Amino acid sequence: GLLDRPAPAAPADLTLRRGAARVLTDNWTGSSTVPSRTLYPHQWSWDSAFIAIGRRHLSARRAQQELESLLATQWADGRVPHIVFNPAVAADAYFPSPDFWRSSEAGRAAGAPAAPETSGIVQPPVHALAAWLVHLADPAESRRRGFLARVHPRLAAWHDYLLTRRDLGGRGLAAIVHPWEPGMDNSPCWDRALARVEPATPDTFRRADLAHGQPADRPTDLDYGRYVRLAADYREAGYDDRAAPHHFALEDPTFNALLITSELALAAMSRELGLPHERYIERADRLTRTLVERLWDEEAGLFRVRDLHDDTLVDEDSVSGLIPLLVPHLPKDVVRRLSATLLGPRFRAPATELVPSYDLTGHAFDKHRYWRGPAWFNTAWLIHRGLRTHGLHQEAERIRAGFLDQAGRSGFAEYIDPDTGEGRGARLFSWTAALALDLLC
Ligand code: 9YW
Repeated sequence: GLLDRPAPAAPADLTLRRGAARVLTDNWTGSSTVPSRTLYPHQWSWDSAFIAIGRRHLSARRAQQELESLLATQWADGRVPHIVFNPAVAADAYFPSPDFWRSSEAGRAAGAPAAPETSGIVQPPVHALAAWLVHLADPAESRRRGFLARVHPRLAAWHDYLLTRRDLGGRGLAAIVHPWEPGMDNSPCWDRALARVEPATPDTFRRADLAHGQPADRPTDLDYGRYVRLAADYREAGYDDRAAPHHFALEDPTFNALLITSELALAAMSRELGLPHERYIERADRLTRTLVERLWDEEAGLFRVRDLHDDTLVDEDSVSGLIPLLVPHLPKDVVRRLSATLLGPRFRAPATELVPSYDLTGHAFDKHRYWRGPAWFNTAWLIHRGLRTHGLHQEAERIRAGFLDQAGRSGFAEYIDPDTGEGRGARLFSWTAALALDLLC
């Protein structure tokens, strides 16, 4: 009868859906999607993964292209660069530009492609998870195009790079070597390690982000000076992880949790392709145990970043320490503690129901400055998925409702003030729109 039919989408959902689809259409370049037309006019690695996850509901074909265009620029050593530069965009539209990274020349020994130009660092490995979800959205189209068969070897090489060259601590986790790598650039988690880095002087570089963003919402010049120094040092070493000084090397909970989730996705893809898959399951199990051993902080009630300089946990609480909820085989008491931390005063922002990027009560909390307090939509999506993974459906639903509400109100902002929902940074931001679509479907 009538009551058995699925409830029709509410008009507000339809408006949001149309708005989100419009953002993705407008930000599509022909083979990939820019995160923002104004602030980020190239292709970013983990943005593309989140974008593909949303875009699969509109066009499985374009979602596949999004990932394939990124993976096509993989270096011979397996790394997937964090930015792929669009040669048609003016060189001064974004800093650091291709003439800073000089990948095709400085990265030759590490196997950078001759073209296009890319950055030399990486971002969190969300790609295998994204590829598997894209496949599931339209398995027939995926098989017809041989999508999984084409991306699988590249994703496997990507993970191998992270688990070998980037195992800088020698304990099995992947390390990040630049604050841009975890995707949370100016998080207070990096402050202590960054303080050891001699900043490049401001006259040696020109920021492009301040032309489009409010200085109070963005990292400071001092931060930028240090980012520039670290990247230049890596470049001078030919982006070779064995030769590079790596003065900044840390194990990040979110980066490694995404690697585990993506290893499980690789296992699922392998099974679908009739390839051996046990290797990935075993690696994911081993990584899960190491993640807990190395990064879980029982007293703090969340995961923390480990600084390889002195092999200690960094005494800062950030959203990165909550995202490992994504990992399916966590010990039960770890899951319990994590969900209690999420509901407690440090991370619950009842006015928006999104998760702040940094402890609301922490000494460095700044509700407007980028990764030092504002709430981001990609991290909310990951935590939503983590809550569902552990059967915490009511809490997941609360975040989902907050996400959709805030995405709509803010015009698909890059990030919001967790207390008021006021949009900050760019608007019409691609991953906010893409992940809203995913939560609506
Ligand atoms: C920058 C593109 C990227 C994201 C990062 C975010 C920011 C680049 O923008 O970094 O210029 O600061 O921190 O997570 O991938 O959206």
